[in-house]
Amino acid sequence: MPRFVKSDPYPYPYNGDLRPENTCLIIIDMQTDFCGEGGYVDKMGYDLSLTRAPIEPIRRVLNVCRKQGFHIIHTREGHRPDLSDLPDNKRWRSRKIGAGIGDPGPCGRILVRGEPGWDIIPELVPLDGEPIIDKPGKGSFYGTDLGLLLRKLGVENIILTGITTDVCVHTTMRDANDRGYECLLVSDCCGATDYGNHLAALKMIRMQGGVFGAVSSSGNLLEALT
Ligand code: C5J
Repeated sequence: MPRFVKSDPYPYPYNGDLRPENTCLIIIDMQTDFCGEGGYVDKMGYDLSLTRAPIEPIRRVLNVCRKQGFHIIHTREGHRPDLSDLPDNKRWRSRKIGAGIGDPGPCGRILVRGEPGWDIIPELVPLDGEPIIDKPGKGSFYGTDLGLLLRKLGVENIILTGITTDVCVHTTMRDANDRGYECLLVSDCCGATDYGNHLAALKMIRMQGGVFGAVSSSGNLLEALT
């Protein structure tokens, strides 16, 4: 029986083949550095309520996906403690805005692997067996084994959630789309440091018949799954 999620600009997935075996929920960068007090985004002075808004919707989707046996993968952005994988320009730009990557902050060294601020927030902590992808950049494929994992798992559909909509979620969606994955972004399960950018990121996906895939809400997704 085909199964579709009500979404824009077309019902997802295009072929109605939505099953736990061929579908992966990816939760991107729900780390203290991006949505917690004293983390990277907070230090840059952005409104944390925007990046915290998706926490509860993600929790609801995650619970159902776990119960139904969907593949689940978490990601974290961060750098090696010796900063050997941190491009000089990325560090320079972050320092310019007062949140130098690798510099000490209230949650430890900013965006450095192993530091308190870098870890996934307690509300969304991964279960044993759920892979965590540690990535040095915005996209989840670059410099990681995500592609290998997805291929071995037999994944065809990717459901994207996390932060930030316009940066790491979008980069991952674009890259996944180019690799042939059928992608759905769940709008209320994502957030950006600027609400206008969040909306613009959603709009970009819906262009050209769904240039990177489709956009839906957690309500529509859960309705289709349950
Ligand atoms: C950023 C991310 N915005 N997770 N990272 O630097 O979107």
